[in-house]
Amino acid sequence: SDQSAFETDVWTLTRFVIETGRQAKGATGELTQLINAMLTAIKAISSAVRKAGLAHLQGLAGAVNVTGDDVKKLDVLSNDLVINMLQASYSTCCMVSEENKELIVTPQEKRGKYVVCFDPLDGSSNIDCLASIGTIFAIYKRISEGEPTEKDALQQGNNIVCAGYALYGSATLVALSTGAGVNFFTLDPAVGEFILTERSVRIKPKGKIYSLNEGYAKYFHPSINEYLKHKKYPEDGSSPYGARYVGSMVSDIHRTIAYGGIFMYPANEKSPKGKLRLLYECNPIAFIIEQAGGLATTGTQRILDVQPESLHQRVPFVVGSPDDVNEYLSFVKKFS
Ligand code: AMP
Ligand code: P6P
Repeated sequence: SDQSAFETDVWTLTRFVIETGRQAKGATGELTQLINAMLTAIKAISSAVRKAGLAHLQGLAGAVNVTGDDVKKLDVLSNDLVINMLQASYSTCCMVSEENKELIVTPQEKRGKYVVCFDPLDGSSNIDCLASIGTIFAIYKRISEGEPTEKDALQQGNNIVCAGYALYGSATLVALSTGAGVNFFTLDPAVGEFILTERSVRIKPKGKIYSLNEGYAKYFHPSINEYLKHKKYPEDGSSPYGARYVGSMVSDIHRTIAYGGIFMYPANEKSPKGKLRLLYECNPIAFIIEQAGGLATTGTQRILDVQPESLHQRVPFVVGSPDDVNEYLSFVKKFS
């Protein structure tokens, strides 16, 4: 049997969130309930993602499993898990999901004061090749009275109360912030709990990696290609940057926070607003990146300052180490 020392006073994410909740003046516990409900959904998604290959969860929806039940596609299953766990926490009034065109209004008898914008399984186009995928979420307080409306979800990222992501990679990790820095928690599958593995995470002021899909170079604004040229052929004799691109945002973002550098999904002629969605990809990640000491911009505006106009709107997205993002912005100025 495994005789390694067994921690008896470990900091689990559940315990950490209860602790920070206790320190919040006048808190009723509703946000703590909501965060822990999201964590339950993430643990279930992690289990499903790890079994996907065996349980035929990949591929098209509509497949049938051994007991004849309709097998749900992983992203449909993940979406259902998040919606059901959050509504059952009596802390949400409405939600926005990448998988649902319309606002998801919580049944009256289960309503609470929070709004959650989430992407249940980001990067799901990478499932069949087993590349890492993730879950992204941002939590706001509602601003309307009575029946929840889209206005509750169309808030600036500045109003985020809590945001996080889960990365289903070689380990399952959660990055979480409630506005007092970023902490990393790693899932211990033997216990089924997330354990605090890195406290008060800080991104490097400058990295050595750039990350974007250069397949669109033909369609980029000149400022992008001029910036990339500077990274590849530095005029000051410094070493060129390395290139890394998984094509699964949570993977690329987590590496950028862990190693430093810049991640870009800029606008291009074919997608004039870029591809990534403001409410449940860009805002939560921008919040986390800023909490870790990084910058997050559209190229002309801080991401968290953007006033959303529609639930699934896209924005150009450039984030990472502050010196790298500022250097990119100097090229935007020079070539605009
Ligand atoms: P609540 O009454 O639980 O909805 O909390 C009210 C406010 O207190 C929240 O909107 C947060 O700003 C803060 N708060 C409550 N719980 C936590 C927590 N677990 N971690 C950090 N801040 C919290
Ligand atoms: P492209 C995955 O489909 C996703 O939404 C993000 O996770 C990822 O960063 C981006 O799209 C990749 O897009 O155009 O480079 O394939």
